[in-house]
Order: sequence, then structure tokens, then C-alpha cells
Amino acid sequence: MKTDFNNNNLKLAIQKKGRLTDDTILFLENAGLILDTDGQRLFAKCRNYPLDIVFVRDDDIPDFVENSTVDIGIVGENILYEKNSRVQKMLLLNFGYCRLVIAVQKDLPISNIGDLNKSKITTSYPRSVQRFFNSQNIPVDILEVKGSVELSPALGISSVVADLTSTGSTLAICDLRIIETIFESQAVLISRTNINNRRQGLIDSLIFRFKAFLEAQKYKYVMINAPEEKLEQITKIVHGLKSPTVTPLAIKGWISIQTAIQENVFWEKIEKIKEIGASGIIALPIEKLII
Ligand code: PRT
Ligand code: ZN
Repeated sequence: MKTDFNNNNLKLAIQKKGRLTDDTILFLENAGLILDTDGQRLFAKCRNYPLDIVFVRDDDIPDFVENSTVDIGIVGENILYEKNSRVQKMLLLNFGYCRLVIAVQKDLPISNIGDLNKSKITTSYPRSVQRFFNSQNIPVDILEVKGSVELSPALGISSVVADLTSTGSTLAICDLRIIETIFESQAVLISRTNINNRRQGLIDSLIFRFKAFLEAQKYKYVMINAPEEKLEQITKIVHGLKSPTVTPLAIKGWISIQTAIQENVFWEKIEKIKEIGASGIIALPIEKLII
């Protein structure tokens, strides 16, 4: 593969090696992009879109976007909050979920942040933590460490930490108890602010494709067999995007109803229509959905 970039192509920075890397690549592929990457994962080219990808440390992504080294980036919102980056947040991507929390040693008599007056707090997110405590008018002493924040209490550095968590298991293993959430975060597509019309057009088309995949994730495509006289009752429950498609079955008096059901109410709706008399229900994932 040729290594030189095409200057006319859009440039996207993503994390090289870390928690967001696999999910980011999967997201891009699910959105329909075909990527050719080099063995060392330094860069990738897109076969079916004028897009070049560079793999970098996640902390560098907002800076590269801000100083126009690249046009767009995919990064955790947590990094943007910490750096106070001057980039445009274009689209939340529904992966990389985590939150920045304040946790204390399990047995300490601390129940809320009001009890942290003048406490020492260890964190890798000093600016976010300082901003939070300023907003609460609580003075604290923040100590920045680059990693393994959760070990600070065991090492006798501080009994309070502010760290990212997703499952919460690392904090629990370290006998730490969460008392407050500072912010919630997920992966986000960011863009530089000063951009010409042609590149903006390319970003807009890319976002259109990303949204089609993100929307599709929210729904299941469902085919339902039902007695014809139950159509109205069933349609009230599974009305689909506009209205369901209805076709006759080979058995007289029976129909097939094809519709989309939102994932978060799927089982609730299926139970209801089954009670009414629906049967032979088939649910399929939707690949792309343009509303
Ligand atoms: O090398 P580079 O600088 O690129 O990577 P990094 O080491 O700075 O970041 P990395 O790969 O750890 O995380 C990248 C991004 O993933 C973060 O900026 C967040 O946006 C997101 N993310 C999602 C997380 C987590 N979940 C997460 N759980 N980042 C870190 N964690 C840590 C957490 O701090 C804890 O120490 O994972 C540990 C386990 O968490 P639990 O709660 O699941 O046990
Ligand atoms: Zn990092």
C-alpha cells in the first residue's frame, strides 16, 4: 500500500492502541467504510470514500483537530472536557461509555462531596476535577498522576480519587466507593472549526452515513403473522416508522405485518402483540436506517 496521503482527502485521527481503537474501527466498518491499514497501524486509507486515517494517542486527537493537522477525530468526550478543546462536537457515537467519578476509601465516614472540604484528591483529570469543585465552592487539593489512580489510597497518597470508570470493578477491587459523578462520557466525532466548503461537504456526507448506522442500531425489523381482524389492534402497538407494511398470507384470514420496533421497547411490544394473537414473529437487525 502507498503511504503518501492525498491532500484532497478528508483526514481522520483515531486512537492508535487503547480502549477506543477496536470499537472505532468496527464503527467505521459498520457505517460502510472499507479500510486498508498498514501492519503497524500508523495510517489507513479508505477504499470507498476520500478519507485517510491516522492512528495517534487519544490525548493528541483534539490538538490535531484544533490545529488543523487533521479535519476530524474520534475521541472520548472526557478528553475534550479536560483539555477544554476548541473543536466542534459533531456526533455522539454510542460507544466508549464511561464516567468520571469521585471515589473514597470504603470505610471512611464520607457520604457526599460536602465532606471533602480541603481533602487531597488524586486524579489524571486535574482540570475537570478543579472546575467541578470550583463550581461547588469546595476547596480541595488536587494531585495529578498519569495512571493507576485507583492505587493512590493503598499507597497512602490520598484517600480520595477522581477516576474514569465503566464497569466499576476496578474501584470495587481497590475498596473504593463512588460518592459522585462529575461527568458522563462517550466517543464523539469532532471537527475543526475553519474548514472549506468541499471538506465540509465530505464531513456532512460521512455524518449522514454514520447516522444511518446509529439509527439502525436503535431498531429491529420485525415480521409478524396475525389474524387479519387483529390488524388495527396490533398496528396501534407496532406502528413502525410511518405505518407497517401488510401483505396477505397463503392462509385465508391471515396477514403478515412488517414493521420496525425500537430496541428499548422491543420485548414489551412483542409480549403485547403475542397476547392479541400474533405468532411466527421473526426479528432481524437493521443495517442502515435513513429516517
Ligand atoms: O495510549 P493512549 O493515550 O491513546 O490511551 P490511554 O491509556 O490514555 O486511554 P485508554 O485506552 O485507557 O482509554 C481511551 C478512552 O476510552 C478514554 O479516554 C475514555 O474515553 C474511554 N473509556 C471507556 C475508558 C474507560 N471506559 C475505562 N474504564 N478509559 C479508561 N477506563 C479505565 C478506568 O480509569 C479504570 O482504571 O479503565 C479502568 C477499568 O475500568 P472499570 O470501571 O471497567 O473497572
Ligand atoms: Zn491517553
